Amino acid sequence: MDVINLRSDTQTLPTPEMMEAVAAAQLGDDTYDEDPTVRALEEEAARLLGKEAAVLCISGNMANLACLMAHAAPGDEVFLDPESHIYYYEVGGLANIAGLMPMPVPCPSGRMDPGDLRRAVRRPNLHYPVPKLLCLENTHNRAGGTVTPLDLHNALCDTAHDLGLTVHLDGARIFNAAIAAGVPASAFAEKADSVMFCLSKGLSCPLGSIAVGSREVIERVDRARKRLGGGMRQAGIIAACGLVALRTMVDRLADDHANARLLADGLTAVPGLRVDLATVETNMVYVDHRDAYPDTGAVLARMKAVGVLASGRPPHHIRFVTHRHYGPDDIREAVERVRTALRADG
Ligand code: TLP
Repeated sequence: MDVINLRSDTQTLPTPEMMEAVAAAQLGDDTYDEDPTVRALEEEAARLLGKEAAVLCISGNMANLACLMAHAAPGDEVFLDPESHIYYYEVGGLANIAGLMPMPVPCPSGRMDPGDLRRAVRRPNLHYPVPKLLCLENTHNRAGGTVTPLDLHNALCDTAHDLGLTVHLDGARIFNAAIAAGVPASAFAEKADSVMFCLSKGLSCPLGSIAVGSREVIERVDRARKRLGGGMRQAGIIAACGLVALRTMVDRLADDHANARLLADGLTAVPGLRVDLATVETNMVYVDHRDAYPDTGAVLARMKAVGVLASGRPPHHIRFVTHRHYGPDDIREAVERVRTALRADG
């Protein structure tokens, strides 16, 4: 039985074209700014996002952290959703490495309210840290891959700037957001001071994430990356995959979105499972199992036994992420397997 692995779009493997590009890549020492493939990728990424400059990082986590360090100094205050990846999943790096003071601003459905942001930013006072930075996330992972629409995104950036904050966008899946919103990714980047996006998710690269911004911001990100130990040498082997990804893998993300819809429709019809279909906007499906199955781990184990892998979001949810390795037939098969796995008692 072939396993259907929907734990994350990070599970995607590089395409044959990427592997050929790696073999053919011209390489140099990137710390000397002498890797032509890295330079080509950074230039192409900056152009695509409508920014002056870009820097390639090992991971999304590192790129986010380097951006935070570029924008804010230890002790400064950063406004962000407590469900955001930067707050929830990045090992507290914003506090224990960047030294920043997080001010959580809850975001229903992953979308911040500009009024809530305005209320969260306090007037200057001796007692308070200096408010410096707003972090946004689009698509929003823990909200279910939801998209913050462009007009709301722009309103948030305008509000932040009006309040004297800079804006960092965790756009790990910015191209998913752009496709779902029907706008170019550069539209989301325009008002943000820095944007991070991942090559290693639906775009199928084995690793790599990119930070874009003005030349001045990216110089600071570059220095922070180096401080974090993220300076690289012949990183063209990563960049070669990234160039293929940007040229060939972006438009097909729409297929992943269609497959997520198919999966959501199928799973919500399985007795005991519920999907809030309104949240299925891109390539993620969050399934609520609490009606019939109290324990997330037990549901995952039953699914694993029939060859379907997903991620637990305890106490009540399981996350599925669609990606390039599975088409509509696999998705239908996954739904049938889940139905079988959960058919026995709850
Ligand atoms: N997300 C991973 C896990 O860490 C949860 C996943 O499987 O979705 N920002 C966002 C919004 C992300 O979803 C991720 C990865 C990152 C940043 C970090 O990227 P990497 O894994 O490259 O450090």
